Amino acid sequence: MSKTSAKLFAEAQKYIPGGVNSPVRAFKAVGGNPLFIKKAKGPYLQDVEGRKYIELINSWGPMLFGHAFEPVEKAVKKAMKRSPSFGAPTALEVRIAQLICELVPSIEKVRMVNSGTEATMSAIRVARGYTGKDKIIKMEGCYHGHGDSFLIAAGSGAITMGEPNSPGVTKGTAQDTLLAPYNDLEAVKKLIAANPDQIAAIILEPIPGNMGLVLPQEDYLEGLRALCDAHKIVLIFDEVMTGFRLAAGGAQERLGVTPDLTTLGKIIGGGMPVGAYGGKAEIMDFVSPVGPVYQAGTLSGNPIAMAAGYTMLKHIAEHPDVYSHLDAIGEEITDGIGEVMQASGLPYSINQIGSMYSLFFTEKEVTDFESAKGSNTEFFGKYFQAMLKHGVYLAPSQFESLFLSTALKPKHIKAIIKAHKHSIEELTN
Ligand code: HOZ
Repeated sequence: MSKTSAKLFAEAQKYIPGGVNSPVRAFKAVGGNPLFIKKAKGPYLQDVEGRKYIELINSWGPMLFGHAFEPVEKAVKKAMKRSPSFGAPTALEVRIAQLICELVPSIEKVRMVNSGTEATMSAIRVARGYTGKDKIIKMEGCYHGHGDSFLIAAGSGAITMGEPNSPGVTKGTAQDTLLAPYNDLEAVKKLIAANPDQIAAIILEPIPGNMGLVLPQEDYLEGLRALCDAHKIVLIFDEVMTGFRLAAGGAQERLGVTPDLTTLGKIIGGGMPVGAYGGKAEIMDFVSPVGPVYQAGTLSGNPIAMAAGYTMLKHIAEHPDVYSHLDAIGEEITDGIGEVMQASGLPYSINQIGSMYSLFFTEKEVTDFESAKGSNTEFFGKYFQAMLKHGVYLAPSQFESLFLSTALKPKHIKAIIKAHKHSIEELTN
């Protein structure tokens, strides 16, 4: 008999800090032991004890067509036979770069890295090299991976663990990161005025998913674009989660606002560890070896990851109807859970766009980090556990978005809404 999740977690804590390789997975925000996963297929996740769950994380975004998507599986097997790594250029890198440039409106040139964290760290470095300025503006509650410059009022696991400002980040680094609340254009104007000619970049998730899902208010992103143009600031959209998820061209295509640089991740590796940053050729040509800004990686453009990512992106390019399908799934699920919440009389607020959504337990609209923190996180923990008991695996923190896939068929959608109804009834009776 194989080990239980509880036994594996106890063992894991002896060898791995906190027993996990990324903090959110530890279930600290929701209580109980994390589930150790054996495998996943389509909309289902199976733990080591053989229990199956309908899951709404999809590896934090990339599994647009559900788990173990066959075309990706085949491409990876084929690539494996040619050797897993060369540390030298391949034809596939050219093909995936071309596809990204064709699909994402703002990208003329793109550099592959190994994670979203690497992508954001590299993007601000090139923005600094290009502008000759040092400071960046980031929005409270946005998360751009664990690079030092971003662990200041950071979202995702940093909020979940109560460490939005991590020890280990030097004062020197922290003072170059200026903060504004998301959706507050006036705050950004004030920062620019107080730091004349010092701001290299404004970086944000155009649609944040790391304080739970939050949507941009009218004219906010357009206002940032205009400020960047007026003050020679590089506008960076972190589309690690929204890229290829909300549209083939990401949030920027969906919302019609074009950044100078974009960071990508997750989905462009089809589930393998990949990130990328790209944008205007004039800025990207500052990157070594053509320009002076250094950035490198032995495993960047890894052939297995490229095979998985190229297959995924090609499938997306060939099936543009996937986004209307995902939008319909997102709406059906949030309509269903919204009706239950309405009937329950509990305070709630739902943010949704396409295949991303968050349910907050607060009556106030959630528009930024402050309002997200107003959600009842203790109740969220109970809700998470109740949903798990009813066979639905959610992100184990209030401060994350959920991600849906086309593998969710009508019977799965019904099951999710039913699990939600039972969970809310049990928690209120
Ligand atoms: N919000 C994170 C993804 N951008 C969660 C993933 C993790 O930290 O493991």
